[in-house]
Amino acid sequence: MIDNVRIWVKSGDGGNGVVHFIRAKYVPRGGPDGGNGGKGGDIYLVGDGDLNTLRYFTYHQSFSASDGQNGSGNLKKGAAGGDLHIKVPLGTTVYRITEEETPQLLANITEKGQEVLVAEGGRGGCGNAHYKTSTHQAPHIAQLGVPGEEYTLLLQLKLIADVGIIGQPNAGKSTLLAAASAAKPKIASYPFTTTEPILGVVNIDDNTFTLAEIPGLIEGAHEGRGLGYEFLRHVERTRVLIHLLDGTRENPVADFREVRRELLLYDSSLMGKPFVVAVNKTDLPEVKKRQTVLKEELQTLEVPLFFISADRKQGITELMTGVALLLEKLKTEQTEETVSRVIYRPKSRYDRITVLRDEDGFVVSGPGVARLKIQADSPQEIALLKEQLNTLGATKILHKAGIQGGDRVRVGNINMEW
Ligand SMILES: Nc1nc2c(ncn2[C@@H]2O[C@H](COP(=O)(O)OP(=O)(O)OP(=O)(O)O)[C@@H](O)[C@H]2O)c(=O)[nH]1
Ligand SMILES: [Mg+2]
Repeated sequence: MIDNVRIWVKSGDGGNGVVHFIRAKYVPRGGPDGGNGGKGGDIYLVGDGDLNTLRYFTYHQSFSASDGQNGSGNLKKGAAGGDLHIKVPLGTTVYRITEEETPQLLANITEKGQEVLVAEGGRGGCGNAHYKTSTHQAPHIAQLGVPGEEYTLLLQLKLIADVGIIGQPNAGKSTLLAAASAAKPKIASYPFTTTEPILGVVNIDDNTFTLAEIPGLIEGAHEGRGLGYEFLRHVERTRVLIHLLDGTRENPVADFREVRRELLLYDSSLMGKPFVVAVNKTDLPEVKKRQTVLKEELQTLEVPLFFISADRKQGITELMTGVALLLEKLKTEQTEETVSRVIYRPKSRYDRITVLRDEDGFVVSGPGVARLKIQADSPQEIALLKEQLNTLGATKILHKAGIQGGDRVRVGNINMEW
């Protein structure tokens, strides 16, 4: 009863701070004026009342916010990366998938406009102007931006039921629900008796599924008439539909087409939802008489067709077996689909760092490391370099590799003692 999708998010990297000195005529040794890097963009999930499914994510699975810009001379701060807002339907539960593949609950998105920060943009690095002190007037060091965060998220949306019963008011939806399950909905001979979806549990052979009466469909529902959108929103959150037709109506086939049309106008992808058709009230002679004609007309649809009397509980088992078969078929199709779908799983940021050991000590390399800016090897700048190695995750790897105090470490053009 749950829709699941996995997505990958990466917030923007922070921009780097720069090493820069004031260059002006008649100022032979200008002070440091390297600006800070901008912050990377954040990623938020936002509750959106107009969405009802996670379908969008079938084809959109990776999201990244833009990086912060590097700082520049004249104390110019780099521009911040743009934030990314990803819309999700209300009722979405968000989990973060850990490296051990355990989902960690992050949030329940239940309100319109509710924002959940799922990946925070990296801080920008400080420019060399930041490191100027009374004793250190010309620092040749700037800080790298902090890399953005990368996560795999699991989004879940609960369906209201496996199967939805839809049809004109008075078609007998409540009566059918009562006949197929232990639910006791109100049944009455006037339209719009039911105003909220009502749920029941159906047990048929070895199968169990949930069945919901979805009320309120009339012509113009897609424009909000009757129970309007509400009704259609519920339809989206079922797997299979039962189109229930009232056999006593003047033209049940026209009724059926009208319901299909409302679905189409609301969201054409609803047309792809598997369905069966059931003509109700066959206990009445007037309906019995029309059965052959109706059968001929409805058979052209090439979908499972049933004639039932919800009131007398006739044909209910056959109908529910037909529905169970559709659900079963859907299950196998969906597993095949998930198996073939490639999940984009980038390497964690630590994997980008390489640590080698040779006779002289350790060599740290990698794209992030190559960007480290250090131009002198004063103790102060070495300390800052170590801080940056830590941010990049290199320290963790060096410890794993068994580094000891006093060992030599080479990073780019710097050869330092650990
Ligand atoms: N003769 C006969 N009457 C039925 C049958 N099924 C339902 N009815 C009658 O049709 C009327 C409407 O039944 P409901 O089950 O309330 O219909 P509904 O589709 O749920 O109606 P709303 O909730 O108002 O949209 C009631 O008077 C039922 O007794 C049937 O199989 N045979
Ligand atoms: Mg009803």
